[in-house]
Amino acid sequence: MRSLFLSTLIFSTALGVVVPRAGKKIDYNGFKLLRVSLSEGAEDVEAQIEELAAHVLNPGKTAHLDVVVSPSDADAVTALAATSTVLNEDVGAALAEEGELAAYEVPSETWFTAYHSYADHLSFLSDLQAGFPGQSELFTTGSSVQGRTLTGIHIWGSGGKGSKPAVLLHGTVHAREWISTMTTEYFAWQLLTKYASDATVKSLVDKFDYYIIPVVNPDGFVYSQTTDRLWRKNRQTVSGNSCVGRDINRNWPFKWEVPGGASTNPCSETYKGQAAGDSPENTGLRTQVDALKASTGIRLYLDVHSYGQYILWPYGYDCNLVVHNDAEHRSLATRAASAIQAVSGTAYTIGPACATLYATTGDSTDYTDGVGNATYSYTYELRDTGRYGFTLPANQIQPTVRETWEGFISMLKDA
Ligand code: 0X9
Ligand code: ZN
Repeated sequence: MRSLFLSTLIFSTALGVVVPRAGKKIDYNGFKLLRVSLSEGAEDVEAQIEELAAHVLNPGKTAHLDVVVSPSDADAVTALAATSTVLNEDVGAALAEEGELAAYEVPSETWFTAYHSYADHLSFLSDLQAGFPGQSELFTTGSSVQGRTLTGIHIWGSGGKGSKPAVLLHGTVHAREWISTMTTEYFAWQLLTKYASDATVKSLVDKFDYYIIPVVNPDGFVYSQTTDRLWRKNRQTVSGNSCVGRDINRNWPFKWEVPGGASTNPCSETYKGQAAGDSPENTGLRTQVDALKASTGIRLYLDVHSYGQYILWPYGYDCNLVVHNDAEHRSLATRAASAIQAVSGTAYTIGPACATLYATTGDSTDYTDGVGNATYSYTYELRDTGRYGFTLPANQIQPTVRETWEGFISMLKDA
């Protein structure tokens, strides 16, 4: 077993931004997770809290902010907030509960009992594909800032390769959302390994062509394993600024320019980039969306994130706009949420993204709907609601992927 927690040294700058020493992993021991609320119209206070925080875990305009703060900045953040609750006294201790990265083993159910390195995720995909060469292949769609190819698996059924409307799944656009990697992989695993034995799965694989990319932000994902477990964005630099990373889910070239749903500050967790679609990851992803639109069309798009337990649909960029097939989106989401809840009681909130959670501009589902003409576009926010947040313990991987699979199956039947 390789240790997930390599080292302990950090710099904490005057602004609270945590910068790792070269080659060292950020140690969150003693850091607190605070849930803070702000007074009405206190944008300047919010900006100050964001500067003090090592990370904002829910960087949108919600009723509260969940922030990870160093021991030395905790009092200052509490003083700025209207109210504040300690959700976790020691983020480092919570990270330790997540479990270690497992050694590689060929695909089996055991894969879904631990988290894995990026190299092992690639091996998983290629070994899974090799077991089903007649109905799957690996594909790439562009590459990341650091040159990693965006790699996915294409799965088809009895109609043959590329003959049916597309179901497109993205995982790990936000680097720290590791449960989304496991969940999208579980869907691929189930579709292929159950095809021969499960009539429902067979009918659903025969109905659509599946394009599943478990890690659409490989550089960020690797960085979240080597250096900063709570990293969100890609690893793109901005000339003249020392802050790194664009939020790939604010970079899609549809309504990117609308104000209010993303940040123009390169240091923000939701930095939108300098121009619409100016991240290489986005270029790769949208090239595929555009190609699928032009060929078979996209029936269902899922962007799988964590955390919060939401199923959301367009639009993100305007809280008053109602998508033309809102009722159909709601119906599929209602049934999927029931299917998930039936497994072990996990409750999801559903609704249009902006009105239900917060505004986003340049997000994936607005693009797949507005430009990609996907019939259905959803963002899933998986477990939990904040107790563990992004660092869901390994013993919750199987329960999470299994319940979410039921939601996915429900949507596929209805779509
Ligand atoms: O902010 C995001 O990109 C997503 N949440 S996350 O915590 N995983 O980062 C939510 C995107 C859903 N769209 C809107 N809420 N508009
Ligand atoms: Zn996310």
